[in-house]
Amino acid sequence: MFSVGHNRPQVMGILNITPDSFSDGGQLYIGGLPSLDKVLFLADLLVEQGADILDIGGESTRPGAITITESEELERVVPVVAALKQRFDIPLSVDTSTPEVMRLAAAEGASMINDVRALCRPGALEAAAASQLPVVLMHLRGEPKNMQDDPAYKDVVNDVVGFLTGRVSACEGAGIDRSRLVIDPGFGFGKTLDHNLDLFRALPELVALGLPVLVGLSRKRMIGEVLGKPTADRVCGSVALALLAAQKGVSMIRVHDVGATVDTLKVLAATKEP
Ligand code: 8Y7
Repeated sequence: MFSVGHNRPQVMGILNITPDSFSDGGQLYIGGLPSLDKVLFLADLLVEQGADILDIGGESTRPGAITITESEELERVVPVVAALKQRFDIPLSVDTSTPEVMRLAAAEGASMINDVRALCRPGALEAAAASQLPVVLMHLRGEPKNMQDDPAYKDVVNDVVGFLTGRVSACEGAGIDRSRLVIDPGFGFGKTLDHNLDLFRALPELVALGLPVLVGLSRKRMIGEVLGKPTADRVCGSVALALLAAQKGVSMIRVHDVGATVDTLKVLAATKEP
């Protein structure tokens, strides 16, 4: 696993191959298609800035995003994984819930599966098991298109912990060893600001489950709600949350602003006891 044995959390740089993503959608597109040149340019930037792993996603999961077909997702993601694998040494994570994408991305050399649906789609457990790759299991309430319709929990922390431990058991039942699993509370996925803040404060509880924890907070609406600022002006808020999450023991942080986050985590690491 990438996360264990380092003195700072690993930084996962976001590479969205989507025309409509939440904070950076469409930036890699020309005339409705992703431009490989632009993808490689951004990947190079993220690598230069110190990313430990890149997360490549072809499906936008923002609220209200249109669902895409398997073939559209394959077309977007697989050639990019292949091209990046050829040019860079950095591990590649594939952000997908689609079994066929998991299979083909693994065949192209992907190093991790990041599933916001925690392998709940039919065939996903089997595809992930067969890939032999580490898997991120994220909590999501409902489906992206309806997840922000009045989210309600009895106790958000208990519900998320219960869901994730259930998915860990499902993975173990499918032959995916615990040593391959990473858990993620899914900030912003079917959660109000209060739910997100409750989960953030409870990160040590998640860490105490004994599996590496990944968090994705970068430029999210919860920061916008606190600051009253649009996505482009949420970098400081994102970096602050990354720093706090690192202090709470998370192992990996998924971000757009790789350079700022890496610098922040490096100075945090420098302040630790030798
Ligand atoms: C997360 C994520 C997104 C997250 C994990 C965005 C794909 C929305 N967020 N994956 N993906 N955790 N594991 O704003 O929080 O980046 S997409």
